[in-house]
Amino acid sequence: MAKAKKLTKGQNRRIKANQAKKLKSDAADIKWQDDELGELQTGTVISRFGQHADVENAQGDCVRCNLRRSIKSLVCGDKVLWRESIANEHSVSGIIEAVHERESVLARPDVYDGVKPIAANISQIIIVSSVLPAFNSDIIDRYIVAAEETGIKPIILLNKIDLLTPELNDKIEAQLTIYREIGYQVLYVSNETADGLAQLKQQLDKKTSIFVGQSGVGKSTLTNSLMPELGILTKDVSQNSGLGQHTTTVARLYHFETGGDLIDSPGIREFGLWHLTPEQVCNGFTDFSDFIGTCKFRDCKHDKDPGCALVEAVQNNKIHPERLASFQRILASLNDNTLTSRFN
Ligand SMILES: Nc1nc2c(ncn2[C@@H]2O[C@H](COP(=O)(O)OP(=O)(O)OP(=O)(O)O)[C@@H](O)[C@H]2O)c(=O)[nH]1
Ligand SMILES: [Mg+2]
Ligand SMILES: [Zn+2]
Repeated sequence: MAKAKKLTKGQNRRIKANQAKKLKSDAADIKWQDDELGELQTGTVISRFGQHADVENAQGDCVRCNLRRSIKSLVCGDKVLWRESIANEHSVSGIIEAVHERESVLARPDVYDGVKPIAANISQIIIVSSVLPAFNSDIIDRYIVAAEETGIKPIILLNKIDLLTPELNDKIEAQLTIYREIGYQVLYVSNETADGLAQLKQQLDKKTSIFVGQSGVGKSTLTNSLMPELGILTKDVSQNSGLGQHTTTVARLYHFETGGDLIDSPGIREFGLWHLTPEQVCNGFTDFSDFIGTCKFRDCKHDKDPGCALVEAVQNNKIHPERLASFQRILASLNDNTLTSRFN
């Protein structure tokens, strides 16, 4: 695996200052006495809110916990060791002592926290897109790169197919065909008509999956459709011009009665990949793999360089031109300082 890209001095300074601030607010938290706490037990983090987390115990009950200061990173899906409060006189009911090693973690860069984990121990990432908000393959490509980087299987889902017009259908289908040809699975769903829900349910069965994607594409509505007993509040796009109301703010894990877990996550506006090297981004384009390393020049930028194997593969219909264009857009954004300059 390629080495992670180094953060700039300014970025490091900003991240350190932010972490120090967090530790300070930690110190102001409850001082637990040892005899106030029960035995160590294992649990799963259902949701994380700042310095608190909801942990599920072996009986399936949720307990609001503090975090020990030594815990540097904790997200939805983490397996933890925690102790329940016996005293019961605090606003929270336990403390998380340690986090088990993660089998997988989906992360993205964050202006304030550096690289920020989103969820842990997931086995597949469902990249949710929709007809409205408009289908956006750039965001899908970025999620695919992040998924390939962590080795978690990505699946693409087009939601709100009830809103497809013949023109939109042709346009979106042309893009989805590219993904299918690369080998990615594509699912079509509508919460309105329930089309595709059964296939989706089957795909999620007995696995730990996460719904990711833009805000408003219908991640929470899908979660509700799959688990009607939940009654999660969803965002009303039409009444609220696409902003705010009932938008999901923290990732949360839900269980299927038949086995398997599903994490509903907050929508994003853009997915930065500036924590990755160009080489790592390239590895995330799995359709390029046969050609990587065969360009004439070792430092080929796969753009206008003579003897570029990727450009040649596009000319020979081995790589779709849209994919090379998308790759170039991501590469350009890695050097775009709009995000990084906010650190300095
Ligand atoms: N027509 C149609 N509307 C849908 C469908 N699925 C969801 N919606 C609507 O889309 C809007 C947004 O849905 P949410 O489920 O809140 O979207 P989200 O992806 O969870 O959004 P964030 O929590 O902000 O990330 C709601 O008004 C839903 O009713 C669908 O299949 N068809
Ligand atoms: Mg939501
Ligand atoms: Zn090249």
